Amino acid sequence: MTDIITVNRDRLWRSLMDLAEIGAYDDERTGLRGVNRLALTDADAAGRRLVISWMEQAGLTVRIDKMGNIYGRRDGADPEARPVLTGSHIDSVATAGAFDGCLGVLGGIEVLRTLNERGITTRRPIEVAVFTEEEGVRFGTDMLGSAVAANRLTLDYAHALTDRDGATLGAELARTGFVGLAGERLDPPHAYVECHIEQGPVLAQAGVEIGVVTGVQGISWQEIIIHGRAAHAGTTPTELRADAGLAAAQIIVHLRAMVDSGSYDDLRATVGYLAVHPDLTNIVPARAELTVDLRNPDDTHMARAEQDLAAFLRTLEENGLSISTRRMAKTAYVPFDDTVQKVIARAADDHGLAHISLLSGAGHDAQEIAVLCPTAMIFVRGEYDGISHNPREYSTPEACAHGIDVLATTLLRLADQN
Ligand code: HGY
Ligand code: MN
Ligand code: MN
Repeated sequence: MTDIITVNRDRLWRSLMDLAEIGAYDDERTGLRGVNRLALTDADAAGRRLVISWMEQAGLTVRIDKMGNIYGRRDGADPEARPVLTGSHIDSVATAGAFDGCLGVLGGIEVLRTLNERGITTRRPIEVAVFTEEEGVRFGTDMLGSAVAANRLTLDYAHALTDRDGATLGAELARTGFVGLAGERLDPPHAYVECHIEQGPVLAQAGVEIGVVTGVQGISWQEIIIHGRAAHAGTTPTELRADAGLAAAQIIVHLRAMVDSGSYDDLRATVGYLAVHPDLTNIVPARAELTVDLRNPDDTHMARAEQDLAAFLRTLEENGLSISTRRMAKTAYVPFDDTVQKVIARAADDHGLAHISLLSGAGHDAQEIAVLCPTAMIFVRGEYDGISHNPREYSTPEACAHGIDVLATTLLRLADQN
């Protein structure tokens, strides 16, 4: 029996496009159909129900845990054997495309449909996971569902997280009907392989379709609140101001200076959220709220960058400003398993697909599951410089199918390991 199998490209593509219709919106900036399926919104719940129906149609046994993580299981010949796990997430950012996370979930289901059609029985069970709130953009901590599954974060911590309207994750799980009965701690699988779009330009620049992912860089998220003093924009002399808006701008400029200095290796810094209050033309901002997202492949450089920022905040706390910070998320650099990477690389070779190894710039559920079992990822090339978290996100039907072909062979080989 060959394990170099190819999946049904059109069925995979159709499932990606069908899921993308849930939470779809017309993005006036790009003129494209974007996807807005924030975790545990009605759109996410509808997407979850659709994916569960596809899992059930594929004959999978579906379970949901107390964190809302969904697992679809295809039994193997040895029911006692630890399963091979694949999957990703289907929650999205507010301006998403059709592929981020979804390719890994729908690709995993497509692999199992194909095994059914070929009458292939694996030694080990294979499971497809849908992890809750991977993006972290609604409740403020990323890779949340997989971090709870891997016991890095507690269920109570996760359930108590709130969105900007004060709704807790626990209440939203209950409201959408996704508080499952299964325990939230995942029993260690035999191995975990996640297929994901690259979300960057590296594969396209190398002229290859497949990436064998060596690990994930470190991530640091924090919220900064700057307290100044509201004052009349016309009558208040500059020297009497405690301008929270100015301080926010100084922080953004300082972060770029840190990056440009080259002192922190390959540091990336983003202020993605910024709000001033009372947010009116003729009032000096009394308060500014912003988030800082730092990424670095080196944990030592990351720690030094965080210290640099903290020191800069202290210098701003003169002339009447006060500044508070809150840690939102923090994950160290995570290396992936060499042997699983080799299985992926060989599968790509056997499918005649060129590949390169690369580090992931984005965070993924795989970095959490890596603490439980040998883990690695397959990247699929993106178009338009690999843009992502944007409706322009795009991978071709061929590239998606090739990535899932490599996933299929990789899963088959892992599922027949002793
Ligand atoms: O933020 C990230 O890197 C991922 O998209 N959650
Ligand atoms: Mn993702
Ligand atoms: Mn993402």
